[in-house]
Amino acid sequence: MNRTTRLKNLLTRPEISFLCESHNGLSAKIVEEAGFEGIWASGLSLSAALGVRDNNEASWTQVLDVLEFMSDATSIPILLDGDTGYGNFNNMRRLVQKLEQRNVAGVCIEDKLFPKTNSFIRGEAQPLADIDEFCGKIKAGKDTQRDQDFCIVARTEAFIAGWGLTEALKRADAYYKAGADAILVHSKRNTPDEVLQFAREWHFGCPIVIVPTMYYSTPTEVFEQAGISLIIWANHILRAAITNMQRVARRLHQDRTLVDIEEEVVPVKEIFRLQGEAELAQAEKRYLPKSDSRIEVIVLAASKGTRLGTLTDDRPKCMVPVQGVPVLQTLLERFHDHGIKSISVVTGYKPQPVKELGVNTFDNPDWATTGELASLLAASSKLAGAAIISYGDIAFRKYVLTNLLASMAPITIVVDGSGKNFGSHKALDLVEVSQPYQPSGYDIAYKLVRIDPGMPIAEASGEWVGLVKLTDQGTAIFLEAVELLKRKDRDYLKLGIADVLTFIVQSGLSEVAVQYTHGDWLDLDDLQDLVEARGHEIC
Ligand code: SPV
Ligand code: MG
Repeated sequence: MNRTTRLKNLLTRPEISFLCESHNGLSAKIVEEAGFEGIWASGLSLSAALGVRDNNEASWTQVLDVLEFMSDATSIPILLDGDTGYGNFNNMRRLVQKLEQRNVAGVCIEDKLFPKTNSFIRGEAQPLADIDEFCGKIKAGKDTQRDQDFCIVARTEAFIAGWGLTEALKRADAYYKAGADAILVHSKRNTPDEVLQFAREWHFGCPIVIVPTMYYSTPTEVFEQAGISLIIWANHILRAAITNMQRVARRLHQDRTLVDIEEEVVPVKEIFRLQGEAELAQAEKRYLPKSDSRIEVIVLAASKGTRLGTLTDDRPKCMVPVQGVPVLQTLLERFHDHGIKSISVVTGYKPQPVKELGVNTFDNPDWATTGELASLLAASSKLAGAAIISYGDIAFRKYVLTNLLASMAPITIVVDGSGKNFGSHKALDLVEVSQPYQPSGYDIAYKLVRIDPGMPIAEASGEWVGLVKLTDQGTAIFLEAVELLKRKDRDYLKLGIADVLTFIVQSGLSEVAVQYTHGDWLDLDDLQDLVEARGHEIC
């Protein structure tokens, strides 16, 4: 049902209805959540929340801007306290047009003069509008509305200005005849006698609305029995906010600490809930392409690096500085350069220096007796979607990662086809690829055949750099392979990542795409590497 129709029903149904004040998007949402069927967009509260007086100091378009937030934040009807309509009949026409565009269900206008003053401030000194002029404004509004259920409530300030019952009834009747959907009869007394007298004498051509701010102690049944249709709780959400804002601000100023206040205020996550954070998270899953920044990077950095001698007495291999910066730090910066924030490092030997980098870490306490797979599984909570698994002691040119991230294959590894380390004394992750590296072979779909440090150099197409990229699907395949290996091999935790990749290919679980680089990377295994790295522009 339209909001306009719902507001009209609140006014016309036999049982009494309530509107509760709110003054911005957040308070409007809170009022809706509390169960109210409609909102009073109070001029007093709106202006106060903007830090100005209830004297039309906020322009009508500024009020409209706030209303738009309130309307967007809620689904229940809003009745705007439209003061005097912000001008003459012509301003009223434009107001109605703009309110309908913003899904505001109705407007209440009062028979005072622009700029108005709040009814509770020197009420008797406030001149009332000319009746005919005010009726023209109501008519202009009714003629402008496109939605037949949009409500125009006419408010008489006859009691406020001290004119008494006869004037109040005369005005109300004229406004009803001009087309008003309801009459708001306002009183500043602390007893309800004026509005009850009015209700007794009213012909009920249209419903009565009241605002019992001053006669608040009157039980609601009294109003029900008097035939009142709609009660407005006009400013209590703002007043509650002021009470708490003043209390908390004073306390914070005095105490100079948050410790005592924390439990008295809503947790930050309640703010997020009210803002609808959960919906955005769902929508992101639906609409946002998975970007590099959503990929999880897991860096394996548990090993000691025995071949680096005393350099790793007090730190793991990945923390050995190259040109003054630990190789791991350079690696992390490489990922950051690509907008990747979610990075975890698996530590083992001497984890403290790594932790001091401020990066998220996981520990493989059994690093000395297990393999890379055990380290990876220490971070298994991060292996749920797209991921990059990287050795912790490597450095590479920026384009290597750019190209890897662009790969669409479920599993992609980076292989150096230059053969730069072939013939060295080191244990190399030698790779056999479906085809050898071809400098101009941009459109060749290279596939992994096997990674095996023990293969004859003559059979090797290159060396694995220590980088794997997995898409969502690739991670699922990788985890499935781990599961199968676990069943097959009691010592599976001693396996390396290369063993899993070879298993994936050889068991037919999936192809593994190979992305060639030609040099442009290095790893840090022994002192010879270190000497070379220190003279290298990659670092
Ligand atoms: C408002 O809420 O702004 C009103 C009601 O107009 S009163 O403040 O009682 O005049
Ligand atoms: Mg007002």
